[in-house]
Amino acid sequence: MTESASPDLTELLKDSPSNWGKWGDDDEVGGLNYLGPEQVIAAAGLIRSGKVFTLQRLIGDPKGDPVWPGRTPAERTQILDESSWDGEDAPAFPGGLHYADDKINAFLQGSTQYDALGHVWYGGQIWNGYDARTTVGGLDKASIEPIAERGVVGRAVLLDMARFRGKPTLESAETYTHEDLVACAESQGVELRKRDILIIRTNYLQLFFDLGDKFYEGFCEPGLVYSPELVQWFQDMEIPNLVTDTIANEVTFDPNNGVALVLHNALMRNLGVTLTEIADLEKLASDCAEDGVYEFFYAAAPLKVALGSGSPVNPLVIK
Ligand code: UVW
Repeated sequence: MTESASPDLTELLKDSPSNWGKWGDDDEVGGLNYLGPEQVIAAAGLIRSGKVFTLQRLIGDPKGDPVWPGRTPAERTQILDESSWDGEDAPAFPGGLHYADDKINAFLQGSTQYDALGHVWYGGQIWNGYDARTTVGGLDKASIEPIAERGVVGRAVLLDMARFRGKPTLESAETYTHEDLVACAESQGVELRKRDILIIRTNYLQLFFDLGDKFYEGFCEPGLVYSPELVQWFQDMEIPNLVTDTIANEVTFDPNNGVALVLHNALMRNLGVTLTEIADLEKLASDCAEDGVYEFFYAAAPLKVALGSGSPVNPLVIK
């Protein structure tokens, strides 16, 4: 569908719920306000076996880094190594110190990441009603910095949509709804509670490694699909954070109207739901399938990047 044939987000979401002002006119972390000491202490009570899982994908994977079309994978450059001391103008330190240094040139959304609430918008306003001009040259409002300052800790539930649908991976453009999430939780024997961090597995990015360049042909990721009922469900459930293993957490183009990333706007811009993308859920999902435990302690601390619209992160799950 062409851009002009699709409804404008302002029209599509005109009656959609909003949490602007709910946590004050100066709020920059939205739904993360749902995660207070009570939620942290309750989540800590879920640590039983001591198993630890890290959810970040490797940055600089020799097999490639899956990124949103138009972004490029991180480039790591070696600045110093043992060969730096081969020449005569090598750095000299008392005592004969040698060391390795390197740097990366990376999109802040180019690997497992937290999106800042001001990362996407429509109609000239970002989260909490801040003027979209506050994004010019860097996010003055709703950047990743306040999220990183706060940290994210709570009870998380894995919803393994790929296993639930009996597939190794969900397919391109395949959708699921909040009702599917509830059915998936039921089939896994786990209760979905208010203020849960939702972690959804599709294993779709396996196709990036299986298909090579063909992965980007007709790019349309699988994921949640917009409906007013779905947005209301997120609002009623007070979901603070949605984590998935796809590049953008939702079906890329809504099959009902062709609009791109509707839920980034309905959930993140309007409700303040924080989005976490490109998580690696494979080891965690195998373990959950084995021990039948789909609820656990979750903690994540994105990097404190001034004015940043996102940040790489290595979330931790402890069972
Ligand atoms: C876009 O917003 C375009 O992508 P993402 O949320 O994956 O960073």
